[in-house]
Amino acid sequence: MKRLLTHTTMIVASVLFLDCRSIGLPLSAAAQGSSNGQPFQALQAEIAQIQQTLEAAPENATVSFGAWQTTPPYDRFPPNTPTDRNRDDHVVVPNDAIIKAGGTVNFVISGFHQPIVYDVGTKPQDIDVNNTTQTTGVTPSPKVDLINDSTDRIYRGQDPSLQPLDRSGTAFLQDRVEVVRFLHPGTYLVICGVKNHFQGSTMPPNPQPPMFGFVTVK
Ligand SMILES: [Cu+2]
Repeated sequence: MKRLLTHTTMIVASVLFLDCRSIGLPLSAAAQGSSNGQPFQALQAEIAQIQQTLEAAPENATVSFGAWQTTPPYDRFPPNTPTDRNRDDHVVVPNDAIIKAGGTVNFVISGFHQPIVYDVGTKPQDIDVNNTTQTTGVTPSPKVDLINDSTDRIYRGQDPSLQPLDRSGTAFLQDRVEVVRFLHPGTYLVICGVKNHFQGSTMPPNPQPPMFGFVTVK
């Protein structure tokens, strides 16, 4: 019964806290304590606990790793090319994802990209862009340079050239998810392993900014 009353108090306190603009709590009533006899300080503590829970970092976050364009309209339906490299934005959204320690980030990958995560403290300028390897799939041809700097690297995503081919047997699929877990607090650097993407490009027809972001673990 006591537990039920406590829960009821918390629910009431939540309502008061969340809707304090419209309800308001008279000071005289507050000084007298809550309706079930709890001291007001205890009620305040419960409200603070609820506030802390509401403000806590989520257990996981979804990060868009590359995104298909919509301006001008892009129709991927056959017979159009479903993975036109010139119709993909090299974005990492949100650019700084926030999760709690032990949580995960769902990298939703759209386009020819490879998420690579570096340990806390690594900056974009620390990455050795001259240390590369090449894609291992039959396509693209010629092969593409992928960043191969293993210093402080804690996760390297799949070779994007090894994604399955579509039913035509020509275009390889570029939409996938990789879920990465973070156990320790700090801010982690996430880059695209495709060298040209990480460095960015001003070349038409699809100029793109350098492709990297961060994951902050609370
Ligand atoms: Cu990329």
